[in-house]
Amino acid sequence: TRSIPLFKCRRRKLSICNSIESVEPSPIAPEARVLVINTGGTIGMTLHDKVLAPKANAFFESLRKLPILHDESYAQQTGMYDYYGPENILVLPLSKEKKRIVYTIMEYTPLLDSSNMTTDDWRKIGKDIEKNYENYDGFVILHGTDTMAYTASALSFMCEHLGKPIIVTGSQVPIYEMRNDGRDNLLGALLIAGHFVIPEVCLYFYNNLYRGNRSTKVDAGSFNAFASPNLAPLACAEVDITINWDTVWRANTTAKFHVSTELNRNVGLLRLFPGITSATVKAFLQPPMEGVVLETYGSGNAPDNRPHLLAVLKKATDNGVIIINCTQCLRGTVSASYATGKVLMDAGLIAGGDMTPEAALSKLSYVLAKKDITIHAKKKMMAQNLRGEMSADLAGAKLCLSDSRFIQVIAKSLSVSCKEELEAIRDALTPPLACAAAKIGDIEALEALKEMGSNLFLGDYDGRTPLHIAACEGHLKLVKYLLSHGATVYAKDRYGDTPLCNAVRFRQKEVVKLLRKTGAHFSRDELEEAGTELCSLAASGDMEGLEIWSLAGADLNKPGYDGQSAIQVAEAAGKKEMVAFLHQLKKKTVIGEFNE
Ligand code: ASN
Repeated sequence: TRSIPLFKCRRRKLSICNSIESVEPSPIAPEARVLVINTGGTIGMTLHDKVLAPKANAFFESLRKLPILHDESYAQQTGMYDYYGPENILVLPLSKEKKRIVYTIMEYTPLLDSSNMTTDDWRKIGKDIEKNYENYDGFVILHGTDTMAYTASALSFMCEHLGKPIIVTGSQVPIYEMRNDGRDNLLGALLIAGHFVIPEVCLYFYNNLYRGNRSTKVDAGSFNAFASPNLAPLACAEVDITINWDTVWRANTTAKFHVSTELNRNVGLLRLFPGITSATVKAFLQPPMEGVVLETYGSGNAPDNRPHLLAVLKKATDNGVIIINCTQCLRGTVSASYATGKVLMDAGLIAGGDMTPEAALSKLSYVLAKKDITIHAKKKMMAQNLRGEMSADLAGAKLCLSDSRFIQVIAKSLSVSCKEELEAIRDALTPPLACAAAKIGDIEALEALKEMGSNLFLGDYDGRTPLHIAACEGHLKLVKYLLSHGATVYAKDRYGDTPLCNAVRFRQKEVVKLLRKTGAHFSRDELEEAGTELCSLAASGDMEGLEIWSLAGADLNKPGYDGQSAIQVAEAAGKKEMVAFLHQLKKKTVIGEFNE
């Protein structure tokens, strides 16, 4: 197969305007794009009549004046405003990783104290993310802290097959005050969203990145306001930002990103307390109630000497109300270890494991809104781990590093003994091994590496992941395997290339189709440059190349550097067959034949 040259030039160049000598423009740093959706919260509040309330149309201007959050000279020198448009766009100073995070602020009207939020607001955020998904590398949601854990949990369920980071953050003290936590929280969230492909809805607060549906607000008066009691943070931003990749949740699917905006509001939280009357519980469970999170004692216990109360619960579950048993304790899980817990299972409650009440409630709201599935299927979904919100019972399931003979032999010859050193060797060795296995299409070898505890989405020294390699080689089965075992279509190697770019370059049509189905897309820069490539393919009569580019999402109308489209080039060169082919290809794209 012939290869197609891809994206040799970058569009914008850094020009040094005030220099007397003419200086050759140097290429700009790699940029990541992040969309910041400002929904409100303390981070953007000011005092009105001695109490804090959101202030509209002030946030962007105040960030513009903060050098740690915006580098105006870079924006001017690189023509950033001309390229992206001047609307609410800012850029961070150069990061340690030598990247620029370009971010756009979308401000909601009205800005809300998060205590005023409802499921309609969750829906709006979800829709905006879906609408802008392909234009950004990551998303930051600015939000009040009071109901932040609910929103983060809800978004985690609503965002199906997520492949990019969505990070919810805010602050305890407004960003306008001298001492505040808003600047650090926003900066940390932006850096993580722009640098790492963590395909989760996360919550970032006080140097910690938590899984959104595991977090809960634990302190009203501290900067350290959130905790994730049953799961270690996904990342810690200390001297370095360290990502705990083994913990990161992955969709493991070949389906495309989608936001499910249907939510059921007939759900509720009920906390047991000694002496609660059966009448109270009965009243709470009346129609239109469809799903309830019952917050029980300890490891999921309730009185087993109250037949009336238990009968009320049983009647409700018999009538189709889904009741989830969650513990009132901050940490730990519901388990069937006491007689006082067993009675609840007998009454038809579903064990909520170690889910937070926030996660359980929003999961109910999401699951109950699903159409075309039976109540039985809904109950099954509630008991399953959908987005990493509950721990699976892993006892004995995981092979550990010390089971791998290969690594052990290497470790011995290097006289390595401790767990950390073994892990370091594994992390250094296994990405190139996984790439080698991907090159020859050896799924068994990949399976073995995975069992050893290796992450198949990690890149080698050049940032090339097994998915990049398999895409080049056209190993469709292996591409499918990798996608369903945590590989991300958004990984970029050191040249900025994604697996989709690789598959296009090596003309692997079926792989291009699968990657597109999974949500892969060209970046804005790549789409801009595609025009010129299309023209040169049209000029050289390369129909196969044009078809691949079109399959990969390139717009056949896009003009090349001289303003001519591929069709115009073919017409000018008198290539009639090519013109007809291009028209046919365009038609196919319009009727979506490529997207089936
Ligand atoms: N009441 C505020 C809110 O949730 C609290 C905060 O953001 N710190 O919007």
